[in-house]
Amino acid sequence: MAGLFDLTGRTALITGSVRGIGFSLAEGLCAAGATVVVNGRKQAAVDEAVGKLQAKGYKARGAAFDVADEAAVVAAFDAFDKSGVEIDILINNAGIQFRKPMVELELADWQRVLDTNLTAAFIVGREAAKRMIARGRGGKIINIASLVSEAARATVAPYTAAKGGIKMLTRSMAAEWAKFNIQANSIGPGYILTEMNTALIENPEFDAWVKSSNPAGRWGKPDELAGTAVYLASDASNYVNGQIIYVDGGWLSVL
Ligand code: GCO
Repeated sequence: MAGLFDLTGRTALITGSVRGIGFSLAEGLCAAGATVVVNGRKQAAVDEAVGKLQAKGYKARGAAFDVADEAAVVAAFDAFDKSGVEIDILINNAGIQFRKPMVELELADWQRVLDTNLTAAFIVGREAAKRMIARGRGGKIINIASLVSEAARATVAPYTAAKGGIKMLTRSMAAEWAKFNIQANSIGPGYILTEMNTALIENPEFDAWVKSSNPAGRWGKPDELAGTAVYLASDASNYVNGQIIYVDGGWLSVL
């Protein structure tokens, strides 16, 4: 059974993995044997994250590019091709947050969130899938969704719209790519202790709401998502497609 979860010999690209959930997923997949390609926009941050993983004896390399910039994504995959890097597992994790009431929201702010949190998953997914299909040995795509893929919270409309889109993009990927033995699924984190949520964590009212609203009674930790990522990245999930697994303390399952 352990072999079912073994990622040895496989290469995983994790977008937005220099910190937070992405870095925790990188650690998890490395621990399961994968070679992880760390991504972020800034080379220095990518290099630092790769160094941390390598210091633990893990197999890691970096690729700094902006996932929302199609030309940069295409160039990054061309560089993978030239250097023999074959992406077997893609985790579309990169995301930004922008909290403001819709009536005050500028179109540019809306667009920036959609570009990074949804369109980027399409662009990177398309480039990865083209190569998985051409290689003929299948692949795994994991899109990071959210509680707001199912239920909205006020003041995060672009993020919510994007994460709702991620849910259906995941199903579209399954619809088109399952026949090539590509499994595309999502992970829906609950409220997790990450840098993106610092303002919320430090807000006593919001902190109390999170703790009272989910049956676990606490925030989640980034490393609590790694096991689900390894499962969806491994042969253990070869007949699972188009699904979202919520890692939320039970939040969405209870009134
Ligand atoms: C917010 C938070 C959420 C969480 C997460 C919940 O402002 O409500 O940033 O979006 O990060 O997505 O699943």
